[in-house]
Amino acid sequence: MRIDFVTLFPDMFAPIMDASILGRAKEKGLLEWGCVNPRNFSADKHRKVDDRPFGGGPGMVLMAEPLEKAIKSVKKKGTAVIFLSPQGETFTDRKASQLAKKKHVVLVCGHYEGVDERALELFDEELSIGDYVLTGGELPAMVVADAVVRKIPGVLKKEDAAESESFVTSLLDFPQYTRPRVWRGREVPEILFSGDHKKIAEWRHKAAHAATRRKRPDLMSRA
Ligand code: 4GX
Repeated sequence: MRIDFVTLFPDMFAPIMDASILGRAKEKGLLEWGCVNPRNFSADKHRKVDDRPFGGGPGMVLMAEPLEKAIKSVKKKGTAVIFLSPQGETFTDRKASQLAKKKHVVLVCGHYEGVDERALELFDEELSIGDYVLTGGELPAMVVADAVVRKIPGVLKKEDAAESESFVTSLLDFPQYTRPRVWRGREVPEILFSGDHKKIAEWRHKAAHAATRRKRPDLMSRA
């Protein structure tokens, strides 16, 4: 998959996109990514990309023209163009699975008070990562990229296969324990040392149900 970020702040991306599992996905050839800066497509000699809102009010609005040119410079046949905004449809794990099937995704990061309303037709989808307001679309774009890239076959190790997981099964993960066997007087559940894999799987399933009922009852009613 290739991901292009349309952003006024391209420097924000490499520290996240080249680290850890995303970095390894790139090294393995499973992910390519790049940035395109609308400022490089500004018609203005001062490379201006935003202006004051017609009708007055605080803040600035991103102009449609540099945004359109930036998107057009990377868009191909079959590209999904997505705008990140608090006004979008909520991004979910299901949506991540759908996007993971695409060969090319363009994530458009807004700033200021938003973008000129007439630019919205440049986007196939408008997505929100949650009901809060950030300073820009860069973090949301990387949240989406992270959730999508880990769904690409080969990105995760077999053991933590994305399909077997919380949200896909509508249950939270079962509790995990590691060494030491006793920590501050608290013991690891005995069953986990039994070597009885069937019993352990049953215990984990029950524990996952209990955790979901307690912490996220809303997920259970969806199951
Ligand atoms: N989930 N932001 C977008 C600019 C903006 C403001 C108003 C449209 C209308 C966000 C989120 C988010 C901050 C990205 C404001 N665009 N994006 N930006 N929550 O808070 O996706």
